[in-house]
Amino acid sequence: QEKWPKGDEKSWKAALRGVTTESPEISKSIVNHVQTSLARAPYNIDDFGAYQAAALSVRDNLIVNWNSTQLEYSRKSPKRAYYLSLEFLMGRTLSNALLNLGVLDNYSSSLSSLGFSLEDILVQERDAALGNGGLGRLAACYLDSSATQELPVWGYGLRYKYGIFQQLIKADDGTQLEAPDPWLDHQNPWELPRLDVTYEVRFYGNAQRWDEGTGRATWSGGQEVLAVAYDVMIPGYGTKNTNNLRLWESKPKRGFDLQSFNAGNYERSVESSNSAAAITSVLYPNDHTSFGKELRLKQQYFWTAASLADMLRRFKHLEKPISQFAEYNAIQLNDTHPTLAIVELMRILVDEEEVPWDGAWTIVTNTFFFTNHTVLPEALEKWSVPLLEHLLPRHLQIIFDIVSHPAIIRESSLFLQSVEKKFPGDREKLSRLSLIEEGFPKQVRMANLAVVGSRRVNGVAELHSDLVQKNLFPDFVEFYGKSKFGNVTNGITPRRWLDQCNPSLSALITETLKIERNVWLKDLYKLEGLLAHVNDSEFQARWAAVKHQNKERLALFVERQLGIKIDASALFDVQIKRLHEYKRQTLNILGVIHRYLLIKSLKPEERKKVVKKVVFFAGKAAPACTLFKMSTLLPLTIRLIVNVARVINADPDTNQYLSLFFLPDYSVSLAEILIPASDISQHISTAGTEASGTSNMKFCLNGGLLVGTVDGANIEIAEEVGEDNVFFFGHLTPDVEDLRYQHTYHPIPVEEKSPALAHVLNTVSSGIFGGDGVYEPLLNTVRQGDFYILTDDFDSYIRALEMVDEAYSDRTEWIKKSIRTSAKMGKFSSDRAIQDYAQEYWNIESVKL
Ligand code: F58
Repeated sequence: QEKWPKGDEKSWKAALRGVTTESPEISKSIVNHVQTSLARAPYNIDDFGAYQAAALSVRDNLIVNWNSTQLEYSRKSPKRAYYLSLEFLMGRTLSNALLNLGVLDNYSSSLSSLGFSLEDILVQERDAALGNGGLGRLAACYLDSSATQELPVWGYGLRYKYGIFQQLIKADDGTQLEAPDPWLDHQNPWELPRLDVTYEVRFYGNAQRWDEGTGRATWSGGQEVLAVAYDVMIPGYGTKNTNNLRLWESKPKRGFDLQSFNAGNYERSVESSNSAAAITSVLYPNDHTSFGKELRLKQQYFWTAASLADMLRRFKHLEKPISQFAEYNAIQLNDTHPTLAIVELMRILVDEEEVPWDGAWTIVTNTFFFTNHTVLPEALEKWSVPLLEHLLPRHLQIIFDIVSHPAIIRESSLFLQSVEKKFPGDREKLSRLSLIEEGFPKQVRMANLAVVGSRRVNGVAELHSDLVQKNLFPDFVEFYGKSKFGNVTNGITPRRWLDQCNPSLSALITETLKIERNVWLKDLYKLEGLLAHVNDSEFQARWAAVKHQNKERLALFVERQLGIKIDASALFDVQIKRLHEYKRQTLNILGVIHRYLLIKSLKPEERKKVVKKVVFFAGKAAPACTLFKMSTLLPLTIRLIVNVARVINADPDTNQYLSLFFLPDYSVSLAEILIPASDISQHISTAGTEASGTSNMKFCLNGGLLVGTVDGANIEIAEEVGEDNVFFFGHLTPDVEDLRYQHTYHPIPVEEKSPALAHVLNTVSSGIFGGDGVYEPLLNTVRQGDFYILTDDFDSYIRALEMVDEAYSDRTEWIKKSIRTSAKMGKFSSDRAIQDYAQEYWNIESVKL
């Protein structure tokens, strides 16, 4: 229980008078905020109040920098880039802002003079969790890197009232429950409401063409919703440059619908205002599935329309001809979610700016860039034509015009006709290239639209970008040529994912490299300097001590959460990511059971030789009711993990050698504790399915080693750190299709393919982990069909884990591997990735203040 008030009255009074010895200005500003913004008496405040006051004080600094940055952008009018993302998974802000502003120590001492510890204050903040996983966290890392490199980049997203759901694990049976995440309930000091920056966004109504010749139309009627801007300040590291993330909130245009009200229908008059507010009420918790809900389409249009209107307004201040729009603006589409922006810009240019169709199309196709984040077919967005026609009638017309309107588009840019010209008679190719998929109903393929409407298209790791070209869009590659397609391997910000989450390692690196922290944190290739110290035994010992300290921090956290003690000298093995069939958490848990059965079968004397191991899982599963049938298996995987943990952790024969934890409610903040503490982490997707992965980079940066498949960015990590420092296993991408074919037409029983796996499956079926047969559907996906090839990879997976044990037994060699891995992570800084985008895609330059 927290005791408060903390500190003593004397020091608070001194702070108020500005006469404290350390950082008097900071102390004074904190105390001032307690008295004014929080309207509380000084010396009468708990940790949360102290967090609020400290945050408001930091915010004051950010606002000053934000203002100068935006002023400078307006003065210099550089080309800008806009990152359109439905998700920004920001996590906490206070510690990040303190580090980026370089005032962490000052705030720490100020707070301590007022009786508070910074550590206790930082954990008061709720995560801003406006994202599902990798795609949303990537957006957050890119904002950090853009600001750090002084690039004029803004993010645009939605201000969801509820972020990703809070995950609870039911105590009796281990099932996942979802609770809402009302993250704004305690106010958000990091945003600036811009109640004056608003746009009207239309839905439904009628689209009336003027005449067939111009392609212009008028769109009227329907529902109008107000978009209100909230600005989130994004400080760069070691620079005053502070960029902006603009999030839109939906609001009814009027408090209620006056017409219905006057007609005596009060209920209806409020209904329409509720439906307006609903647009930004909740983040869709679907991960890698697209399921065509009207509200999701509304979110997408609302956000792209408001963002484009805002960009256009800014562009108009430059007083340049509209034909130069693409010379001043680059727009990055984070997956297909913002693809309607392509259509919306066409609408604005053609209908409102009166630009002729061809000219408008030239502007559009020079403005947009499109990043694909997955090759899984179920994730490729499609919207039904009737739904689009109902919600966005004008946009559907434009989509059809882009496809084929002969009177409007001259032959040269007539998409389907030129396809016909290039590949005469190839009906199938034509239908694959088409933006419209035939069927009942017809569907618009958003990925095809994004490719057609963008200047360049990229994937997020070498292998993935290759698959994007070969499997996803081969006909487009043939049509446009290879140069339209590229690769930008993902990156992570070393500020949050090393300096902030692992301060001891950061300090050791700075001391060892003998260069300032702010130098290597901005040029991560400098980490290679650590290689010169690999054989220095004192350095090795300190490196190992840092890891151990982080493991103890995690152990303490788990003990507080779950009440179980953990041995920090054991090998910590971590898999944390969204639950998904393709990520194969099931393979991991089956592997854990295999290890358990093996240890159990040993004589007590032999057991002592086993490498002690603690396995951690964390991750949310998309709520079952919103998904296709198959995916109800994901909560079942969690259930299996939780119940296996229960048995294993309670088994006195084995629990000193193997224990297992499922940590509920995975979040950015939880990752910040787990990642620095891992010896091994698992990135074990079926080859060819994980576009990149980004947590793999975070683990390696913190000196953890990988067990992984030859997939996504694992491959490039191994290229950098050397294959002898990565534990690879499993079949390669080209094998996967053949194996699936085999599973369907020439299945081999599991007993034959992998007796070890068969034994594990039978043990689960036998009921020793309880469940009364509930796991059968999950086990059957492995026994039959086995789409994600667990049966083919199991033995090789187990061998890889044995190699880990062996390697871990030689602790000195292990530490060397850990150092070498960290040292070679330069490529995976998001600074490098953002430079790639800035130079090869957006063509923007940094702006010095
Ligand atoms: C992820 N995608 C990829 N999508 O799976 C991962 O390999 C990659 O590293 C990361 O993007 C960044 O490029 C991903 O997170 C989603 O969460 C979408 C949310 C909305 C629905 C569709 C999936």
